[in-house]
Amino acid sequence: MRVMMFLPALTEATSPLFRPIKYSLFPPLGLATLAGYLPRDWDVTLHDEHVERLDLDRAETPDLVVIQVYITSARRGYEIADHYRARGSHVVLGGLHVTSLPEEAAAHADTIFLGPGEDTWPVFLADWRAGRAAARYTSKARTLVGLPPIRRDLIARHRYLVPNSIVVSRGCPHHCDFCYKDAFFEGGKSFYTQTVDAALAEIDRLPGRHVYFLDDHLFGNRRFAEALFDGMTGMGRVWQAAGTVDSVLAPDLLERAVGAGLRSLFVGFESVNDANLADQRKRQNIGRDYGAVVRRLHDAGVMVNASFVFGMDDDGPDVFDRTVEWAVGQGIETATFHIMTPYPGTALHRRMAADGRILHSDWDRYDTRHVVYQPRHLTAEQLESGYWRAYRDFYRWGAIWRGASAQDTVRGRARHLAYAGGWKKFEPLWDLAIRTGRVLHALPLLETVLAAFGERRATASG
Ligand code: B12
Ligand code: SF4
Repeated sequence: MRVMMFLPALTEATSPLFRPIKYSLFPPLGLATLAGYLPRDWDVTLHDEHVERLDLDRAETPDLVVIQVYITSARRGYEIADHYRARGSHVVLGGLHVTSLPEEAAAHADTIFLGPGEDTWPVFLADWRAGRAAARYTSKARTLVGLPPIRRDLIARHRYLVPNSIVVSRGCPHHCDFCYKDAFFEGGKSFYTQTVDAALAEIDRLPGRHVYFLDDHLFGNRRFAEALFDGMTGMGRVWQAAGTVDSVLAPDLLERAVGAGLRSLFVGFESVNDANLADQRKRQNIGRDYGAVVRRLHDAGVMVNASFVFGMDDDGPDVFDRTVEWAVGQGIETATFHIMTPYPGTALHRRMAADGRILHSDWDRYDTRHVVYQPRHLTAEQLESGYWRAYRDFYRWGAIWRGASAQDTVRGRARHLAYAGGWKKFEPLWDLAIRTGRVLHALPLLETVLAAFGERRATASG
């Protein structure tokens, strides 16, 4: 059997002129997970358009075409689907956007999947082989027990800076209004983990030292997280992950994570305006001392990647400067800014649509860089220009230098400069590395910076 699996890209990621490094960070883990269920003797290829050019004109008619569809890649995903359907392949679509808008996706597919695939995918495979594939499969039973090993052999490792990405849970225990999560996991559990042993075994299979957990909230189940971190202690890994502000403040959990090799954490601060947090049901952030979160992470030797969303209803024109000023003043190493984006299926989208505030449904622009709704205390122009200004201001050399001076040693400052500057100031070098297929060569440098950041703290405190 010939199977082709595709992760289509949004237009920006395929530009012949310039490729941002963020599209060459992580391989298509979802598809590699699904590939694990396919018989080993099938001819399976995995294509990630973020890192390779697709040649659809090649005369090939696979038996089965599998496409993962995110909102921003929906248009391209449907194009690829239509192409292979016209050739006679059986085309299946799944992922977040398909789950949000099944009718839209169904027009381009023989079969669609709603929700995560671990329960429905094996059922489909059996049906399809028996010649009775259904048009739609909806996930209900949520478990990661018995997951087959991920087909990492199908991933072109050298094309990614972070080939060792991993997820050991699905979903999140929280329910923020703007998040994809409740829509995607509707009809079943929306937060569940692997067994600790299976997670440790998967980590063990990863070559090298560096690991990046893509879990929405690695600390979401305390008992699981503690056992995982204890199991990882002594493995010699350095790793990055995402966690919430309340989990950082929880006593003892962060310490265990650091002992197991945590060196950088993506934290959803979202907004410096408390009223926004209540509005978005971001309860785990309300009333928390954000400064204490950053200090606690830095004291533990963990770099901070702070995530902020602009354009919530309490944001006025001053929000950009206030946010950047706060982040730089705290010595935060890297920041990710987003324009609030109401994804179809979310509570936020329902609310905006009911109020007539959705401006259009051009999914290409639902990329958190464009304004797709009517903001309350800002114009759309102010919001977009403020967003770009925030990036410029945060990553100015002057700001990077100020952030570095919040570190307490010369080496610490140098590392802050290297890490923060490395992401945004050397984009042309990243572009070159991507084009020449050498992006993985930068991984040892990343490992060194991450490892050294933690060692400095260990020395300082011990
Ligand atoms: C890693 C990541 C990225 C990476 C790479 C993506 C990749 N290689 O897959 C990068 C950095 C490139 C990226 C970029 C962006 N991302 Co992103 N990203 C993620 C993240 C953190 C993890 C994805 C992942 O690997 N999950 C783990 C795997 C195992 O799960 P999965 O991929 O969902 O696959 C499972 C199911 O979805 C299902 N499934 C999926 N496809 C199919 C197909 C079939 C046939 C079947 C049966 C099942 C199935 O089964 C799989 C196994 O369970 C998610 C958050 C999240 N939790 O999903 C955000 C997320 C997907 N990203 C998001 C966004 C908005 C973006 C950006 C637009 C953001 C930006 N401003 O830059 C860009 C553009 C994305 C694009 N190319 O179109 C949103 C998507 C919203 C939406 N409704 O589509 C998410 C959900 C973040 C969020 N909370 O809002 N992202
Ligand atoms: S904490 Fe993060 S992943 Fe969890 S529901 Fe909120 S935004 Fe989504």
